[in-house]
Amino acid sequence: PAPRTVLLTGAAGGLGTLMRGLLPAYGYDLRLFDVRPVEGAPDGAKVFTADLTDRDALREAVHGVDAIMHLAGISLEAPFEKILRSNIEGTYHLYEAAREEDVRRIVFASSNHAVGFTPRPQGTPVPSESLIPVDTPRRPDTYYGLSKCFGEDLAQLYADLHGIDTVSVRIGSCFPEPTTVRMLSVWMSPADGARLFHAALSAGTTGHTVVYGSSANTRLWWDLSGARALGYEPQDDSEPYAAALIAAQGELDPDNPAHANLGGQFCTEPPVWPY
Ligand code: NAI
Ligand code: 15L
Repeated sequence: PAPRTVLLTGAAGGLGTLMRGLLPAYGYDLRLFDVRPVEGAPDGAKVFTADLTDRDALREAVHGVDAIMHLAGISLEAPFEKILRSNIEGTYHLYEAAREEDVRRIVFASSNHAVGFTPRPQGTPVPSESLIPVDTPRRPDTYYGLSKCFGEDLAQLYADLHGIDTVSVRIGSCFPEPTTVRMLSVWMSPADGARLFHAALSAGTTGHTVVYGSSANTRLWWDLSGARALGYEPQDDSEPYAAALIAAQGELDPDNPAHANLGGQFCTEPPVWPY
């Protein structure tokens, strides 16, 4: 049976805000956790305003939940010390709280930037045999991407040692609409995001499973079969946005290093976390 009570970390962020709007329709009762206040939380929602390094707050938030969706963390490149604290130490504290409170399912928001230096496959559409598999070698493009590699390995350790199941979703770009030509390949519509997170929360025993997270885009770069094996059936495709984006920005340029790899501009001038 699908878990009912789910702790959503990073609930004040962009993806957290989209998911707290969409996931209750799947029957989840969400608890919300973020270091920033969660604007517009429904009346009566359990909201925890605390840092991921505050173990007491985490334990209280995690106590009694069926599963955790772990979105909190720095979501772009930042100085190593900040990444270390929020993404590396913070994710460790979350897993320790889950172990202490016996929570058996975590969905971890990993990122395409864990494999960002992987050359993007060629072709429109990319032939299925050239889609990037989940077991492609890690090639982080930033300290941020490196922290997602750490999170995936931490999840593997807690699966092997403590029997906690994690689905690590290497999310592409989950925003209301694709806004760049690269996003035509990596976009995950918010509705498909909710479908995939629901599948990841409710699938049978997963151990630690890594999947890519995107819609069924015509210009897809990676293999979605792992996500589909969890029960995910994407309904969206970025293609209706393609003509306007390509007219405005041009096709991806093979001579532009910011277009050469999965991680896009993170591989050249990574966008820096603003806070
Ligand atoms: P965001 O930056 O809008 O939200 C992240 C939230 O985490 C913020 O509300 C922030 O206050 C909170 N946070 C950061 N450090 C914290 C700490 N130490 N303790 C407690 N809360 C903390 O990012 P977004 O776009 O919502 O992404 C959510 C997650 O999904 C992130 O882990 C990000 O790396 C991952 N992701 C998102 C993608 C996307 O397309 N939106 C793509 C790939 C991964
Ligand atoms: C990410 O990992 C970021 O959190 C998100 O803001 C986007 O930049 C996304 O990747 C992307 O690759 O487009």
